[in-house]
Amino acid sequence: MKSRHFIAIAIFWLIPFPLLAQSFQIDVVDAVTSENGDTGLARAFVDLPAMNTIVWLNVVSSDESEVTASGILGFTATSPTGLPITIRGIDDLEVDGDQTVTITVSVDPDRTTDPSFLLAQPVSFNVTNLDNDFESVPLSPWVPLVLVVLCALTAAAFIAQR
Ligand SMILES: [Ca+2]
Ligand SMILES: [Ca+2]
Ligand SMILES: [Ca+2]
Repeated sequence: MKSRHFIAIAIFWLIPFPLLAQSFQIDVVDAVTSENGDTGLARAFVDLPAMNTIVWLNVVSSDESEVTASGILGFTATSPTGLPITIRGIDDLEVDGDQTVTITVSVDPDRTTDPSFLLAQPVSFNVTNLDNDFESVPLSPWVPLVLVVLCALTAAAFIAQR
């Protein structure tokens, strides 16, 4: 065997598997939601899966009482790229301020049928859910008294005019 052929075969077998690994990217379009119903948006771009396989991405929120995200996305070789991940802010009754939640997207290893995606690293990003609850300001005890005095003065002025 010529040494050139031997080197070519050796390089072929020495290519580490991670170099062959497929992965995905997340493009965060809108990372702000609100308790008033304003939604956020991210898009998932997946490398081309092998024919007749499906790559499943799980989308998980670190706090579903604040923010939820569309749970699972499936990609085939013919899927459009940039599938949307819809992110929703949850309305609560607490004066809890704006809350930041982490959304994590990862390959579902149990359902994905293209093994070249199994080493893809999870991607996380933060979403802020704007609060819409406010502390009620307690009325000063003087306000009713001032109103009574004003009413009395108005009545006295009205009577004096007649
Ligand atoms: Ca609320
Ligand atoms: Ca909240
Ligand atoms: Ca709130």
